This record gives sequence, structure tokens and C-alpha cells, in this order.
Amino acid sequence: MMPLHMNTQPAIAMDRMDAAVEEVLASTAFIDIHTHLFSPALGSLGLWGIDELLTYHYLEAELFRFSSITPDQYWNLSKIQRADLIWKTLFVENTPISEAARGVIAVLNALNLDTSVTSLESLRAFFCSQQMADYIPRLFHLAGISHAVMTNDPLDPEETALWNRGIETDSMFPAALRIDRILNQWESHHAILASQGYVVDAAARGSSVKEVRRFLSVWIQRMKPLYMAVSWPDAFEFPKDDLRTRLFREAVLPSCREFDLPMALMIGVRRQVNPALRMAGDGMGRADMRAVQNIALEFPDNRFLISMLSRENQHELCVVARKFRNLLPFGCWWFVNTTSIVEEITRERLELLGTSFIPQHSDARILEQLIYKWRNTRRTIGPVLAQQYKLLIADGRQITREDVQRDVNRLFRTNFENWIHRAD
Ligand code: FIX
Ligand code: ZN
Repeated sequence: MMPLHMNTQPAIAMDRMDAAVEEVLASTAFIDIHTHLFSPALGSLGLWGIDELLTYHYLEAELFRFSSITPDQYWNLSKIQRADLIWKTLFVENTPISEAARGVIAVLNALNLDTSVTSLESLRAFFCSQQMADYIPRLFHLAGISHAVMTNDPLDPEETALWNRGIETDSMFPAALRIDRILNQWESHHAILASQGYVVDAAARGSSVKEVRRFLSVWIQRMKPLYMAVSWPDAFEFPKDDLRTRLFREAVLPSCREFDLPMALMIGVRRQVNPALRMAGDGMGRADMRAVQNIALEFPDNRFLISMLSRENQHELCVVARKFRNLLPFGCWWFVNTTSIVEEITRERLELLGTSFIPQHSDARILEQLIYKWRNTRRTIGPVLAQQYKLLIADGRQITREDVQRDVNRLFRTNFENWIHRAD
């Protein structure tokens, strides 16, 4: 009798496994499910080039550890002066061995630029001469991605002004509707909704819930997002007798169900622990997973993408995801996007969840970062995945290239496509 599934390819030998996994990872285009990049149509919001790369908030935080400049003095400099200072401090006077600093080196190297210049002028000239129409596909190719999902804020005045003029959806840059200002900053934003004709009040009572749903519908139809998203502090609780719980339960999740959208929860950020550092001043803390568990239990008809910011929450997230099929863990976010921690998180996810998760997103804010963030991901995750196959071979199962390709597709493409109920 013919076997139901005939795997025609030869088994991969144990000593070829690292290379085979590396090849499959290199030749598969990933979907980058969370970035802060913008499509060319929203171009004035998009960041790229050496000055943006160097003034990335991860590097600004590091600058203050190596230079005696005060935050006030730093913010008084121009963008070019800030970039010069960061280059001199972190790349000339010190060795750029941190994850964020090394990333800039990897980008310059991938673009065949000199990684040890003492002045940034030649680099500036290179970046200024790029034409977005060719440059973006080149960067996507170097990063090995097919799509970069944006983060779109319907209450950001600059961004909404552009959307209101009518933006064509861009298949390389799908949208994600980010609603932090509604769920976390209602106090300072309800008046803006009211000024746009939505009948809402400070306490989110009366018609507020209905009107927030109307607001979300308008923006869902305008942006055509793949999911809705919010970041929450480590201290968030659910359920709680508060405004956030009411808006989440009665407005946001019903809208997700109505439009068949997953909800992404990014949990653990302590915003502005050091406000003088501006964007570099956000911190983090361990969250109580009981809140996530309660959400998963109360809303079986919603699908959630979940990323936790603290290392201490990662194992618990795997265990909760084993209990609730409506949770899909994703990414190693921000402070846990470092080689050693990505390795650990990915191993525990593979061990506890098989391939039923999304290993990484880039969180890129500056176009060229796609290169180093995805290069790091492939380099770190490859050996971890290969190790799982080697254990499986040792335990008695052959692995073929087809198996590896199927798993890589799931991890970096189809788990997401299935979760958003769309396949290209
Ligand atoms: O909330 C987020 O989406 C975070 O990723 C950002 O706010 C953060 O500043 C960041 O860029 C982390 O990588
Ligand atoms: Zn982000």
C-alpha cells in the first residue's frame, strides 16, 4: 500500500542540518508582522538613512552611558549633530559591540559601505542618493522579507492628515490599527474624538462605547488593517472596574469580531521611567499572566497575538498558549530582542509549542534596520531550529528539506496568514 504522504526527498544528515536550515531560512521571504515603518505613500513619516539609524532611541539610551552630555544638551543639538556625536562616541571612541550598535555596522556592511569612517559625510551622500522606488525593494530583498506591517495610529495628527487625503493601500506595507491612545490615554484623547463628531465623554459612559466602535469602523475601512494592536504596562489587570476594561470588552473586541481581525497585545512596557530621555526613556516590568489568561478565557471568539516584554514572562506565555488556542505568541520584543534571549525564548517556544507561534518581528523604525534585525533573527534562530531536528533524528525520525521548508513557512509566514484569515 502507498503511504498517505510520500516524502520524496532524502533525509538530511545530522552534520548537514545546520547548513540545510540556514539555506531554507535564507531562501524564504518572511512576513514582518510588526514594524514602525511606513509605506512610500505615508513617506513623510518614514525614517531612513545614516542620521536616523544613529539617532535610533536604542542608541540614544546607550550614548548617555558613554558620554557626559546631558539629555537637555543632547536635545538642543540638530539631528546631524546628534548623529555625529553618537557615531564618535559609540563607534569611534568605543567598540560597537552592543546589539543596537552592531546592527548599524551590519547595515553599512550589507550596503558595501565603509564601517570605520571617522566622518559621516560619505555615508550621508550614499543614503541621500537613493531613490525609494528601487531602494525599498532592495532593502526587502537584503532583509529577506515580502511584507512589513506598519503601525498606524488613527489619533496621530500627522498620520491622520495623510490618511484623510486618501492613501492607496500598499501590498508591501499592510496596515495595523494601533489604539494605545484609546485604551491607555482616553483622558487626553476623548476630547479629540468629540471634536470629530463622536459623542463620547471623559468617563466613557453613555454613547461612548457605541461611538468608539463607530470610530474604529471608520478607520478599519480606511486603513484596511490586518489586526488591531495595543501596548500595555506590566501592571495592567484584567478584568478591572475601569475604563480600559470597559472599552476593551465592549468596543474594541466586538469590533475585532465584526471585522474578523485579531487583536495584538504587547504587554510589559513602563512608559517614560526616565522622561528626560524621551523615547529612550521607556522601561519594562514583569506582568501578571493571570490577566492574559482571563482575557483568553473570556473571549474565545477573538484571536490574540501576544508578545511579552520581560524575559520572566516568556515561559509563562508558552504555558498559557498551550491552554488557549486563541493565543498566538509572537516576536521577541525590544529588550528581549537580543541574541542570548532570542535563543532562549525560541528554544522554549519550540519545545512547548512546536511550530505554533511566530518567532520574530523586526520592530524596525528605520528602513535599513530591516537588514540587521532579520539577519540577526536568521543567524540566531537557525541553530536553535536545527538543534530540535537533531534531537528528533537522534530519537528516530528522519527529516527532509520539505519538512524544514514546511516548518519555516509556518513560523515566518502561514501562522500569521492563517491568524489574520488571509493568504496571499
Ligand atoms: O510599542 C511599541 O510598538 C514599541 O515597539 C515601541 O514603542 C518602541 O519604542 C520600540 O521601538 C521598540 O522596539
Ligand atoms: Zn513596536
